Amino acid sequence: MAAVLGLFGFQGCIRYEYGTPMTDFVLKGQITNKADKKPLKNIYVGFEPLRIVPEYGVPQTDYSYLPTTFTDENGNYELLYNGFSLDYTSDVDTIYVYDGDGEENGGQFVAGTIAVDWSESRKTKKSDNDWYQGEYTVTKNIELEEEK
Ligand SMILES: [Ca+2]
Repeated sequence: MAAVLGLFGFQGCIRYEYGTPMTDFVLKGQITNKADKKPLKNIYVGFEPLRIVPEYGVPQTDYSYLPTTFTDENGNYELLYNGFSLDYTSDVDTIYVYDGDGEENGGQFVAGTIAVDWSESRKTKKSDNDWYQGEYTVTKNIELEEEK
C-alpha cells in the first residue's frame, strides 16, 4: 500500500515539472480608508500572511513563495501569480491585508482577510493555444477601518 502511494506522488511531481499548462492570475485594486475614502499607502497585500514581525518599520517577506506586495501612494496594489492554480480544490483564495507601518500613512488600520473568487475573473490575455492558458484578472477594492 505504501509503495502505491509513493508512486502516485512521484508521478504528480513529474507532471508538474514538465508541461503543466500555466495561467497568470492577477489581483489588483485600491485600498482606501473606509471613513474618508482616502487611499492608503504601504498596506501589505498577499496570498499568504505576513510571516515576519516588522523590523525597523519594514516588514520582511524573505520567506514568501506566493506573491505579496504593498500599496503605492495612490493605494493601488497588483499581485501576479503564475501557476497551474492557486488552489487545486476551489476557485476561492484568501488574501491577507495588513497595515505594517502602524500610525504612519493615515493611521493604524485593522488587519483582515478577504476572499477572491476566481470564477468572477475577467480574461485579460489570450491563451497561446499551447502551454500558456492566458491571464485572468480580478479587481478588488478594499476599505479598511482604523483601529480604535
Ligand atoms: Ca498605517
